[in-house]
Amino acid sequence: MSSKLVTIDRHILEQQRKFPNATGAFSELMSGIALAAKIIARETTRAGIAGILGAADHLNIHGEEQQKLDVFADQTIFRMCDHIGRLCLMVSEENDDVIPIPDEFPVGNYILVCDPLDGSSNIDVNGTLGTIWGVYRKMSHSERGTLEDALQPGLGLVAAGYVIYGPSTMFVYTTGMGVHTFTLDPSVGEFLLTAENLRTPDSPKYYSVNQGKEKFWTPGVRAYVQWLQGLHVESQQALDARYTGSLVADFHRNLLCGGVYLYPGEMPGSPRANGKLRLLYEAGPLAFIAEQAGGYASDGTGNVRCVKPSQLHQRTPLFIGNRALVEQAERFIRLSDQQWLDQYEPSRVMLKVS
Ligand code: AFP
Repeated sequence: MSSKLVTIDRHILEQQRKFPNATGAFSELMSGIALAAKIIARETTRAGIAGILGAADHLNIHGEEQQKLDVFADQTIFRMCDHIGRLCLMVSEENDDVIPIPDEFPVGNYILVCDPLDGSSNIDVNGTLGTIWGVYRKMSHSERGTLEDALQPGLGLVAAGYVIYGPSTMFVYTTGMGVHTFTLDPSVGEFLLTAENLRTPDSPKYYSVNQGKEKFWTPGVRAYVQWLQGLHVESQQALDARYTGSLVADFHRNLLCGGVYLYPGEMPGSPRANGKLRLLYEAGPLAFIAEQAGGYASDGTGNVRCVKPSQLHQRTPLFIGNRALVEQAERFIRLSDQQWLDQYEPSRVMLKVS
């Protein structure tokens, strides 16, 4: 716990002072995201009484029923970040294409990618929700950015974070200099620093997976989960299971307590043979945070931050958490899942990093 009261703005400013060439871009961007998070938190706590629980009238681009809070969160993030002059493009789970900055506002050199409301199946049951975001630097010379600028591998992230709307609202971020967590004090309306340079514990406690999907798992994933449960001949430990249906909630718990979250690629021919989660705005940002906290994230074959998206809404298998646990998943898959690897590997572009 920090003994002084440190807001997100102050924390970023103090970090930027260590770099004389820092432009201040992140403080403005993060202020925009933090303000959006406060507004979304307010709406999630009064959603039942405000009448915005439940489904909006239309499906989102993935054919899923779009919840009213999803729409609200999407629009709030856009409105809080469109005018600050630091972004040239945004990408959101809720929008088919890249979202341009309106002509009336100045543009900058960054691209914001986000899942505005992760875990939306939890809305109707008052369960934990989250927002995941990441920031890339524009690579092209186009003033307003291009689709290619958005299609960057997670290695290109310059900042990433998430907000968790639970019993309290927390804001977690990294700019590549450690992972820092803030908790919203509703009495003053500010996120205050609660942990600096967070490290995930070396000895893990939990694994998180949708066990109901076991019939679709590959032999390697099945053996791996048995290993996590202490049932495999080579198991040295048995972890407890925790799964909420909200990636942010499960990732956050495992980050604090040690553990692994997985949403694997399922058997070839299954609709989720390449996993369920989105590479650009779910897996990439959380992978950056996991690494900064001493962990690791993989698509089952290698570092998920090396996978270059060829589409905005591309899905990926994901294994994320303690490094030793994630590397063990890669071993099981390499050993037992040749059939799955034969169909998966040619379908994605993996950068080679020396
Ligand atoms: P929704 O936001 O559509 O509810 O999806 C949530 C999510 O992307 C991730 O947050 C969960 O961990 C995962 O999907 C849950 O998927 P299953 O319901 O298939 O377990």
